[in-house]
Amino acid sequence: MSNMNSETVRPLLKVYFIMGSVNCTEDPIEVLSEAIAGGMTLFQFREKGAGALIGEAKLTLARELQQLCQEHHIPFIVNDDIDLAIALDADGVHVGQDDEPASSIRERIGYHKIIGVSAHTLEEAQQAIQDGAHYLGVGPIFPTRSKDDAGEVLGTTLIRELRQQGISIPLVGIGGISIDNAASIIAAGADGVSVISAIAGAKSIKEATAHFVRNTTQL
Ligand code: 3NM
Repeated sequence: MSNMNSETVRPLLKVYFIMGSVNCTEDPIEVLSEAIAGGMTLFQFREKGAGALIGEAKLTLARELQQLCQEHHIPFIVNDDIDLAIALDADGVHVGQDDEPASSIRERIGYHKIIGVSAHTLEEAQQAIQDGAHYLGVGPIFPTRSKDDAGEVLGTTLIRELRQQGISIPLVGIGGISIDNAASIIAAGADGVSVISAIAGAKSIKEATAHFVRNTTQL
């Protein structure tokens, strides 16, 4: 991936699959491969939570998942771990409010990489945009079991508010997003949905992903 900017990132957010080994009940490589077959548009490696891999094992899994993404031309984003993103020459990073600002991350990872920032309020969104984020993750939209320290459930209110305030940066909703509620996130003004459990935990990962693709396509 070369020279990312907000407009090249926007279509990639449509079905943004996030996962780490703790989210998978089968081999993570198989999980990702099925989601790719279903039409996912962007991947984030998020190796977090109880039982998460660390050190060499984390690096090895990241490399394997990155290779699979490269074979299918799916950009590979790393959650939080800037050093890992640099070591892998990943396509970008996604950070939260407790991490370094996007402006200093950009200096470290390079100007052509994707930077996504989580925002939970209008002020956080405005700050992240000022710091140079390419896109914002807004959540939790609905209750989630995949993040221990998730904030207060927002519904689609903040996405609507950001658009009403004239904020045009790419937005992706996150938290408790399912096949059934995905369309409401797009209707509120988001460019896509970020999903962990409704894809990683689906009976057919490929079919679930394909459903997300259909339900996030505005007719
Ligand atoms: N961030 P699921 S919610 C990683 O609100 C993450 O910023 C959130 O997982 C936020 O699709 C969340 O299983 C977990 O609900 C999303």
